[in-house]
Order: sequence, then structure tokens, then C-alpha cells
Amino acid sequence: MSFQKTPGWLDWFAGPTKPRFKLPAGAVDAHCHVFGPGDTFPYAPERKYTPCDASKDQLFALRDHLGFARNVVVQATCHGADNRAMVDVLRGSHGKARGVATVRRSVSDAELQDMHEAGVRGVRFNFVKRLVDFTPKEELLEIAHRIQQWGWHVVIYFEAVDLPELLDFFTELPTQIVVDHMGRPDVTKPVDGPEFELFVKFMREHDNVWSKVSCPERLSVSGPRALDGELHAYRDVIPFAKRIIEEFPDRVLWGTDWPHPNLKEHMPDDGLLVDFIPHIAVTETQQRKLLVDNPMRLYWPEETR
Ligand code: 0GY
Repeated sequence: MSFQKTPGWLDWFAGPTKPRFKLPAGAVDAHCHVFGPGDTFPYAPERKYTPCDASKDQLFALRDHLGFARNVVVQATCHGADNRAMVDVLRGSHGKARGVATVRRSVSDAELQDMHEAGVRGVRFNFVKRLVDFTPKEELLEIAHRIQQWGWHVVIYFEAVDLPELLDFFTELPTQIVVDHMGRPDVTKPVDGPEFELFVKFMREHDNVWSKVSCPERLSVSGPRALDGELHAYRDVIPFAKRIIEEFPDRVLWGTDWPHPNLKEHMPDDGLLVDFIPHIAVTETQQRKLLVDNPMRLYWPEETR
């Protein structure tokens, strides 16, 4: 089947820079996706965008180029609840990739078991209205209870303005919870203002809540340009990510977000994204926890005992 990319959509960055920041041995890119290829794994009829293809071999090449050892592949909304492309990455990774699926209440235990054997370790609940249609909370809660028997967790994606309304639901979830991109803060607001404070409080009061400190390119308003000759790309995101890493060093994860769905103005060079890491995780200990210890504990616990 042939698909036409959504107009205005930028392709992922070919030929990324080799990062200057040397990732610690065993580093995990804990948030990335694959798209299709559409001819093999068709995009879902209910999708809100049609991406360019981004295959597993291209993902593995990027992993090796940047210096990562492993990937966590998150089901992208353009594939709906058809997890075949994501599961195909896990099966082709020789144990070096784990996954996060999207499922509906109709999924059978046998399907969940199959996905577990392939390396799926979580499900994603998406509340970003431009990406998905509404799913009733009682259906999500039912799924969250069912996945517990495999020890899976729930990844949640939402915008900061929606957190007050979603908070009660999130606190009902019985599993570990991983928040995508710090709950998408508005970085033009103060880092100690009421909006981000609510997110910090959510993490502080619930020790099952983790956060990805990823996607500066999505959150930044100042953008990718350096200031005064220094590397200060995405500088307005730094205080937010630094704050979360400093306060919760054992519950943070980082990922490239390759192939960067839905970007229309600026497509990041993934090598420069890696070079952003030491601006937010400023000590070697923080970097090791963020990139190795934490993702290994969550996705490969059998190797950390
Ligand atoms: C991300 C962010 C986005 C998209 C998706 O699955 C997706 O389509 O996650 C976004 O558009 O903000 O995490 O990749």
C-alpha cells in the first residue's frame, strides 16, 4: 500500500553529527519510534498524520552511530493499536530493544503474552488530543490492571494544561507510570510557577511516577540556535529538565524521539540532541542513572539483579 506523507511534515535528519558527548557504556535510547515502512506495516486508518517511513534498520544504524547500546521503541500513534511494526523491531534486535505498545480492551491474554515474549514491557495511554481520539478512562484502567500480571508499566502522554483534570485518574493507576517529555511544560512559564510545580508535586508524592526528560526540540520556544557562540540550543528547556533530574535522579529516562513525529519547522540533528544531555544531567552520576541504570531497571530488570 502506498502512503502520502502529511504536507508540511519534515523528514528525519539524514547523516546526523557524531556526538561530542560520549555516552556511558550500555546507554539506552528510551524513547524512539519506527514508522512502517508503510508497504510492509500499513499506517492505521484512524491515524492523525501520515509520516515518512523510518525502518528498524535505520533505527539500529542511528543507535550505533550515536553510541547507544539499546532502544525502547514506543508505539507511534500513526500505527494505532496495530503493534506489528514495533514488535518486528524487538524481534529483530537480538534482545537490544524493548517496547511499549498501544492496546485496546479487546486485546487477548494470548496477544499480550506474545508481545511480552517479544520484549514489550508497557502500554502507552495518550491524552494529546491532536494525536488520538478519546478512550474512556474505565477502559484504560481495565487495561492497566490486566497488564500487571506481566509486570508492565503505563506510559502517559499529555499536555501540561490537562494535568489538573487527569491527576485523579493517574493516581488510580496500579503500575509504575512513565510520563513522556515531562508532561509537556510550557517553558515560557516559570520553572517554579504553579503549572510545573503541579507536575513536580505529582512526582514527589507518588514514587511510582517516572519522567522522560526528552524532546527539548518539541518543548523549546527559543529553538535550536546557539547563543553567544556557546551551545545553548533549546536553552529554555534546560531549567525544567535539570530540576527533574536533580530532584528525581532515580526516576528519569532519556530518548532521542527519533524519527520525530509531527515536526514542521525544525528537525533536530540527533547527534546534537545527544550533546544536549550534559546540559541537563550535569554530573557523571546523573548521566549514568539517566542513560543506563534507570532504563535498565525498568526494561531489563533481569540483567540488573
Ligand atoms: C512523541 C511525540 C509526538 C507523537 C507521538 O506517537 C506519536 O505520534 O508520540 C508528538 O506529536 O508530540 O513522543 O513522539
